[in-house]
Amino acid sequence: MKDTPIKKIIEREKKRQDKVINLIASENYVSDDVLDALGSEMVNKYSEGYPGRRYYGGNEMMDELEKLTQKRALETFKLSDKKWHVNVQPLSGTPANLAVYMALIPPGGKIMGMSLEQGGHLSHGFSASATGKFWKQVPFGVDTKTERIDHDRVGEIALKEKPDMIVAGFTAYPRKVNWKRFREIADSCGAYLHVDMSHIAGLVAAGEHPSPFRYADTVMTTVHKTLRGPRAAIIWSVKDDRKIGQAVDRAVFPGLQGGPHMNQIASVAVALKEADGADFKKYAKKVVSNAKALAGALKNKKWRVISGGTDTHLILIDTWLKGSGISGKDASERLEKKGIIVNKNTIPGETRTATDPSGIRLGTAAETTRGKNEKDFVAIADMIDEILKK
Ligand code: DSN
Repeated sequence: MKDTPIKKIIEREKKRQDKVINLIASENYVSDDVLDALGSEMVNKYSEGYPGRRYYGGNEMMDELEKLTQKRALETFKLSDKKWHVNVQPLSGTPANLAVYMALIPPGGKIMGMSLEQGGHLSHGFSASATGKFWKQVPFGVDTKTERIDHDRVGEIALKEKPDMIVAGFTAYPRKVNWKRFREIADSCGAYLHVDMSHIAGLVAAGEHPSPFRYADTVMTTVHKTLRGPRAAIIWSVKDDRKIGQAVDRAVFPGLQGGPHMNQIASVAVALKEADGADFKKYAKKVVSNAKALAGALKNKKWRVISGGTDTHLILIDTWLKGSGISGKDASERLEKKGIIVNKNTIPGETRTATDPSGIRLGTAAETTRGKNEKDFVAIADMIDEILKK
């Protein structure tokens, strides 16, 4: 690279990534092939439209690429093209969720999603997000004692509020999700069921988390978390008389986006193929057993693990402990000084603020990619305990 200032920043970032212990639950390290595709000549092409229906000439290879990526998005999740329509153009998770809402919910309609503070996402109808400005959020949370989803309570709220859509999706919920119950709740109030499986998509692909496809009307995932691909998103829509897939396609383009990023789509295709093999299955299994080892070791050190543990790649720790510990912000800053990267996070029943909350969120996907095992994560728990002890 001839641009020295940029080259230096990239080199410094590479060094940072090499030397830290990365416990950010939404990050991962992609393969050289995923990077090659992202940095390829595909970046040069405008491809507004969909395969066979483009607004620019010269799209022969782009059509082939997009169709192959769609095929892989079905194969990796064991889906039939008779049952599922797929769109691989969304730039990332928030625009993808926005596209689903635009396709299916009338302006001013209701989105029922987990509140941000309890483990939902901005794009599940939070007031500061466009999704909370154009639609009204009906929030749900977790049970205060078990810190797990209380489906009976979710069902009561749904019956009372009659949302247009239920969003089952989470950014800080460590437990397996019962998709069937969400389907029953959606049916009880005539709502669409949209699943945002961004965090757990790699686990779903590998069979380490139940698949939502049997129950959802639409499923969205980002590609860059446990799925270990580039920053991008995919939307699947069930094929039936409601023609959801066509509405989603129109919402993505021309509704919300112009030309798709074809280099990003090439890179998604590579990641999907990588996630469809025996090695990835082993990887995903290890991600979960490493998370269990980390959660168990932190519990042994008397840290309060939200919901008592994890079934996934993700762990939430209450560092504040009603004032007897330290805030999530202090905890993440102390850890970063010692080379352990986490994010501060609200916890269920949060009493502090989003910018200085009561906990931290940890994840094992990135360090498992770098070959760490359960013993390493027990050692990481020891380090965390040592650094955070008052
Ligand atoms: N910000 C992402 C996360 O860290 O979970 C979700 O978009």
